[in-house]
Amino acid sequence: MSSTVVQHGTASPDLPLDLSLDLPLDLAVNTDRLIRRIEELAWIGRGATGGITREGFSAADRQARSYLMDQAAAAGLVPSVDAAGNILIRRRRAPGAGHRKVLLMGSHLDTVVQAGRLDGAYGVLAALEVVQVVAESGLDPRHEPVAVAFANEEGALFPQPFWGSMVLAGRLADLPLEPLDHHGRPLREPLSLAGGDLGALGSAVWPAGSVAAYLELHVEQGPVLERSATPIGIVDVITGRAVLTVEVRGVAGHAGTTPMDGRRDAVAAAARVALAAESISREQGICRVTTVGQLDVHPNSPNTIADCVRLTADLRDTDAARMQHAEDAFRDALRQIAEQTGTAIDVVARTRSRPVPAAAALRTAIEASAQELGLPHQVLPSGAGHDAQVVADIAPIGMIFVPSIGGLSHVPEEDTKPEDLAAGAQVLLRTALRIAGTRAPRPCAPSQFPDPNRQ
Ligand code: HGY
Ligand code: MN
Ligand code: MN
Repeated sequence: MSSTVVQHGTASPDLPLDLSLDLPLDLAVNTDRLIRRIEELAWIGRGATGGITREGFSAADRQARSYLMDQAAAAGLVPSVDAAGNILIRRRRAPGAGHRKVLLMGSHLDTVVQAGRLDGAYGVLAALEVVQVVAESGLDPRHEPVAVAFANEEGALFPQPFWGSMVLAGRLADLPLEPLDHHGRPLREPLSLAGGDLGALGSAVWPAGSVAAYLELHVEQGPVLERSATPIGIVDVITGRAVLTVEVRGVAGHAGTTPMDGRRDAVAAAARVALAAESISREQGICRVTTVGQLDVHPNSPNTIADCVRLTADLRDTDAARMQHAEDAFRDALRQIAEQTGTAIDVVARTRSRPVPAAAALRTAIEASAQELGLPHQVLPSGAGHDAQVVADIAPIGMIFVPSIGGLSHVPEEDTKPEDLAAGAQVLLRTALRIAGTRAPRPCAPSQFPDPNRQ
């Protein structure tokens, strides 16, 4: 059984912050440009029913990567791809920038199957917008603002969620040496097509202390902010998550001639597993939520008793002890179901990420930014997992949420009001400037921006 346990430290010291930011409020993101990019990117991977499918390292994902890098280059910024396939976007080298700590901002471009257009993409494009505004403003921040699109956050095709952020944070030991997708195909080739290099992952690890802080702007993906009519969410803790891949093995047979007694029906046993997983949260309240979302049946034939089922059980809670209790209870249930049904049931893979608190200093900076912009805000946990909970190993992290209409996400109907998208990006910009610290604007290097008079 491969087991990816992603430990999460929060040993990041709080930051000195320029809470009394003296920047003019008119230094703002270009909302039209941000919304335009969101809408353009949303066409990549969109299917006939409007759902977007850009599984990590798929052809659609590569198309989205090219779009982002083209936008960055056209903005006069410098995109690059590391060995893990993460895209990093920097300002053209400012003198001395190479020796500065980095203020990292971003999210992910890859999606689940039949996703909406905002999960991940919004945070990446808002981070691009912030780096572009800082570059255009001529500000010379103490920490270098860098935008990142982490590779394979969802793990929809290659089941190593948080792949890119785990490499950046140095968690190489927690990753399989030869990652395979759900169909057993190796990652090596698709990763190199995306600009990465499986043999050089070490070069993509950032040394501890090189990242001053990491900020992620994201749609809430739940109902809390919409219900309270609050435009800005300040995340206090990101949920822990355990995803167990379970294999149920029975005996195949003819659906019509095999007596019910003595059957070892893998689907009937898998159904009990799914109900056991649901009961752990719904009836027993051991953890907050449990989901069996993926289920592959073999031979998957209507008149054959299945001999094998592979399913995933996703267990989540913001408390590590409850997470462990839920996983123990689930494993006990598997043993009992195997006995009752005469099948063999094993956990063949597991990825786990611990609950991670946001850094107090970053929560304060986000709050100060929302306040000065006159935006109502509230503190809430994140029920979704995010790259931020991995980056927390090497830097203080902060997350900003905006409301999801109907609390929907991971579905084509995912949506957020444009004014909320704009507000979230403004808060990201001002929080970034608070954290990066600002010095007197330096004159833009003439070569950096095309001189309109010379065109
Ligand atoms: O599943 C999640 O929580 C996130 O969307 N990766
Ligand atoms: Mn997601
Ligand atoms: Mn996401």
